[in-house]
Amino acid sequence: MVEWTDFERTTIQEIFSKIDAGVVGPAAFSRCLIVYPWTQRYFGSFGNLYNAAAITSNPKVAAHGKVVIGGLEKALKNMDDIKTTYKDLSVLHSDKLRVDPDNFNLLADCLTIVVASQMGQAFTPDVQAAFQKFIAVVVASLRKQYH
Ligand code: HNI
Repeated sequence: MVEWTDFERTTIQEIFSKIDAGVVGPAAFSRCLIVYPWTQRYFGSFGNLYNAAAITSNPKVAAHGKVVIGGLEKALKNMDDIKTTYKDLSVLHSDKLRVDPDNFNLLADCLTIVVASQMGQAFTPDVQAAFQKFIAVVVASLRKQYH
């Protein structure tokens, strides 16, 4: 069971209220596919991922980026029990999609970079610490059903 301080709760809610999910999701997900090209292997049905320009202008990539943020918002609404909230999502990524769980951290890092660039000066070390903790719990919960 994860304990959250009032500062962490408020900060994480504020981050999500400040960022534009329609920008951050696609930007983070396309960055992950570009910087770590082996992550493309799970998205064979997404069409043209040939280079950075193709990835950033691919509507399926943008749509999936928003889906990922939708997943994070679900965690945000259930901060006291992210593991249970993510049970089905974890089973999906492990048993069905067979995503190497190391990739979760790569996408998480891309999310941090994009959120930081959106928030600018407001992304202080304290704010980053709260965000990093939230993302770490999300990743641990996604990993939970792997065996
Ligand atoms: Ni992920 C589908 C959330 C990381 C590969 N993923 C989803 C869905 C959500 C989601 C939500 C939609 C589920 C549904 O349809 O019921 N994924 C998340 C979150 C993270 C994450 C919150 C980490 C922060 N997923 C990753 C990573 C990969 C990944 C790192 C691979 C590199 N995910 C997939 C694939 C699908 C998927 C593949 C199915 C996509 C499709 O549309 O076919």
